[in-house]
Amino acid sequence: MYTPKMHQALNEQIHHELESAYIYLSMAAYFESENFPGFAQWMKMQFEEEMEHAFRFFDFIHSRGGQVKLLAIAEPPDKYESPLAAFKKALAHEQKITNDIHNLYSLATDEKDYPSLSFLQWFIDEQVEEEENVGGVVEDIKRVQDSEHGLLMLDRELAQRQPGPEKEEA
Ligand code: OFO
Repeated sequence: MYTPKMHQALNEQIHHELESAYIYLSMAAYFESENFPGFAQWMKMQFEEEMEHAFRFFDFIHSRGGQVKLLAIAEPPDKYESPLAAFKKALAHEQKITNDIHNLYSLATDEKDYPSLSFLQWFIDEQVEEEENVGGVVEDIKRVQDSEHGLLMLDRELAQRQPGPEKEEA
C-alpha cells in the first residue's frame, strides 16, 4: 500500500487524463464543424490515447489497494480562432500534463515509492512523444499559414492517424 498523499496525487492524475480526453474530443467536434475531418480524426485518436492513460492510473491505483474517486470535469471550450489556435492550446495542455507527471515523479521519489516510480517512467517517456507529436502539427500548420490548399493537404495527412501500437512496458 502507498501513502494517502500518493493516493490523492495519483487519483488527481486520472482527473487530468480524463480532462485531457474531454478537451480533445471537444476539439474533434470543433474540427468536424469546420469541415476538417482529418484534424478531427487526429483529435479523436488523441482522445482515445488519453482514455487509455486514465485507465492505466485507474488500474494502478486498484492494484496498490486504493479506490479511485472520480472528480468533476469542467466543460471544455468548443470554439477556437483557427486550427492553429486549437493545436497551440493542445500543445500548451500537453506541457502542463508533462509538468503534472514530473510532480508526481518527484513526490514518488520523496516518498521512496518505488512501484510508483517504475509505473510513472512510462508516462515520462510518453510525454516526450506527446509534445513532439502535437508540436510537429503546430509547426506544420505554421508553415502553410492561411493557405487553403496547404490546410487541405495537412487535413488529409492527419486523417491517416491510426491508434498507435502500445509502447513496450519497461
Ligand atoms: Fe496527452 O498525455 Fe496523457 O498522460
